[in-house]
Amino acid sequence: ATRYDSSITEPKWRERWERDGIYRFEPDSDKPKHYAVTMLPYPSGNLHIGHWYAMSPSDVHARYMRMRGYNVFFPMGFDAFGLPAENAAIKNNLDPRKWTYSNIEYMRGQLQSMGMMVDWDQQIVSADPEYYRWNQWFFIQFFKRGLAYKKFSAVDWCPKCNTTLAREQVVGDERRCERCDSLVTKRDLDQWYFKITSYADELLDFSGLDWPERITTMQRNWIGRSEGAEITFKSEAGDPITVFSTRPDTLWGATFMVLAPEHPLVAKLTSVEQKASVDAYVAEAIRKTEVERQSTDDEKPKTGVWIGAYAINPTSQERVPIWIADYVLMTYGTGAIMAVPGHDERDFAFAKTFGLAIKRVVVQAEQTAETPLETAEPAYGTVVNSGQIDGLSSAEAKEAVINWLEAEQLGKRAINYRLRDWLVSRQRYWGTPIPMIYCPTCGTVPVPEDQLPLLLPDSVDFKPTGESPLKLHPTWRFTTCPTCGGEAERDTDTMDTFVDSSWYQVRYLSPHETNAPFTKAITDKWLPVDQYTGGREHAVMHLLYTRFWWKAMRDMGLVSANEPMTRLINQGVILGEDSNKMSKSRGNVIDPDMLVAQYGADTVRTFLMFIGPWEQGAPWNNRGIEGCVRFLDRAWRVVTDTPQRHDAAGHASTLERQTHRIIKKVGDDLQRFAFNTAIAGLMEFVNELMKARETDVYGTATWRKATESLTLLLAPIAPHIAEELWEFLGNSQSVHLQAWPSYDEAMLIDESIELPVQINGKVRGKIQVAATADEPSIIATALADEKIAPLVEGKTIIKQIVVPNRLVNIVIK
Ligand code: ANZ
Ligand code: ZN
Repeated sequence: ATRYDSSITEPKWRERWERDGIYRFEPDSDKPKHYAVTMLPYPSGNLHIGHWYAMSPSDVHARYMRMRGYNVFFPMGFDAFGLPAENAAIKNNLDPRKWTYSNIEYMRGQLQSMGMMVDWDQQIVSADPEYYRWNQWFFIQFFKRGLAYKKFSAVDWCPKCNTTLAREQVVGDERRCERCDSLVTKRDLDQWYFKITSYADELLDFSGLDWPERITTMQRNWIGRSEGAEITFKSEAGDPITVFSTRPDTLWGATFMVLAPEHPLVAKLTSVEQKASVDAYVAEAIRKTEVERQSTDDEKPKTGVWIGAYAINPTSQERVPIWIADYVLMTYGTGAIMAVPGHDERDFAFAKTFGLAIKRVVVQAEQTAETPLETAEPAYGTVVNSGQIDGLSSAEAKEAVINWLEAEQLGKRAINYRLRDWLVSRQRYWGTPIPMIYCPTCGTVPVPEDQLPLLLPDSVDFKPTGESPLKLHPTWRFTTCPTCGGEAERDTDTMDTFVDSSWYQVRYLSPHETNAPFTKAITDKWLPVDQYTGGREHAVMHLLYTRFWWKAMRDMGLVSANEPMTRLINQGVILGEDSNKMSKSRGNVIDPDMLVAQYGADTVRTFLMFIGPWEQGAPWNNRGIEGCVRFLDRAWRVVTDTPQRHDAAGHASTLERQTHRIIKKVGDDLQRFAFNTAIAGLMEFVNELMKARETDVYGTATWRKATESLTLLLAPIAPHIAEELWEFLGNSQSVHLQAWPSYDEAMLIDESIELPVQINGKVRGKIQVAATADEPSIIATALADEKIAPLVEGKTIIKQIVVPNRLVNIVIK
């Protein structure tokens, strides 16, 4: 027997695959296409076990599809722009470009050690000018189509990263920076936005997408579509106040109004007596916006000030006081609310704090119009204390009130979204320069497209000043206006790096195209992505941005489908052996390179898939990997070793059925990303082969079919060892060019066995039953047999005995 040495065999085969170009992308074959993408890595310097966990099973599925007869494309690239490069530059005085590209070189080697079916000629690196040139081109197209616009506004600012953040990058109720955990502050800046909100409704439509429910739910909540009405209240001082409410059915219960402190009407409506305290509150609130106001914490004490004015409830004509409070945000709806303390929690807390009227206008079945309100009751029910709409259900009342408001011209049906436009300007260096020029005469002018890429300059100063490093560059920002030729200045910000990953899956198909972002003839054939894999932490950023970008491209006529990725699967997380998140400080980090050196890539791949259901993740387990070492070792030996004796009587038909069954099982499991059960099945199959090997089945055609099948089924999972076995079995063409083995449905049905049936110890007949049949069904078959039935008729059955696989005995009197 030969010993299998992964350290020799794995590199040997990888070189051979490379030499023979067996993974080369062939866009034009006649086979049906299957486009599989796994989220591209950030070149942080080192591949960690999480990369292996995400990517190697994705490779297994891609390989499986290829064996199933698809023309599979499974590319890889690097998401190469971003803050860590710049921070490394600041900290260690390195050039971010050198840092990034040397990391890429190193990590590509690590990725190659995984044995993936990647065609590296199709690689993309987002920091390459050939790539980011097209970010700039898209930016200009968006600008021309009104999808990119500039706005002066207070934006979220991370004081540590020294840059603006998109709303998605501000996390938690405390509003911390997603990257560095600092408390996020605000800053007034002139910034570029992409108009993702113009696709809000379309982004809520997930039809045709086979995506995990939790991702679509998160996106739906993030977009946050609310249906309701805008309602206008007259105010005694003059100017009317318009509010947005999702509960027009509670209009009779509106006992006061609240304006956001920044609301433009505050200055106009405030009475002379209240001016001093209102001004003080407004000043305080504006200062607070710089830290945190948006808390969703309902326990938080409510603060506010009466502005000394009243509005008129349009239904009851009652006077309702107007307040300002910081729980009303200027950035949502109209920046003003009608407060319904009986049925809204925040309004209830506010009314309690300030002793304002609380009125019930909704009841549940067991309540009456007079039942006191102990807390806010937000649930729908039946309307009370509301004049002509009393008795309607909340839903009916909502419609009735909206119709009434529209008829009286007091309001109109309205929809609000939580989604905000995508803030793309970043005051950092290592990103795509924004291709815009500001001319004192002509205004905002795009860089002419034939001058793209607008290159990122070398040698800048990274001192974290809060200003864009490009602004501090001695010459870069000074230019001439493309329109009038006069002196002009460039935008000195760079783009959010989520721009890079918004369309990379398209660029992979034609990374060398120089006349357009991609070669349309190829993309028309290959898009959308059939299978996307990656982490669920990208639910509302990358996965929403890329859908937006795609729809914008579709509307530009560049792509035709409605969605960029048809099927999405999210892998879970590999935790430390202690079930904590892996981290350097906990000292529980598993280094994949060391594992590969010790066990080989195939073992690491196999173990990561065996450790648990892929979508759930699992804690690392050192003992478990030994189990996979033994499994692959046994698989190796069962095919390559010659048994000393193989003369025991065996059952070729049993092995044949086992072979057909495992073919079906592994195929079905890989199809649905159930890698762990596929491997468990293969382990069992190797045990069955170990037994069969001791019998006269060894060396037969059945044996050969079984061992070949084992090798083919292993090929996606453990591509190197499978290739070595395939060669051992006498094949000259790569196992990775073979078709997935097929199975015969008839072979899946349980094997049947023949059992003699005795009556009172004497054989009286024979029956055929499934080998796996249970006792009651065997007895039922025996009693129904045409020979046995007449013999037991009219007799009393005293005992029925089934000796498994041997006989049935019926004792009668
Ligand atoms: C009256 C009312 C009665 C409300 C009731 C709710 C319950 P969503 O679902 O998130 O869209 N609101 C409107 N604009 C606001 C702002 N700028 N800041 C803070 N709150 C605001 O929430 C819509 C509801 O949030 C609106 O409906 C309004 O309160 C409040 F029993 O109006 B409602
Ligand atoms: Zn000009």
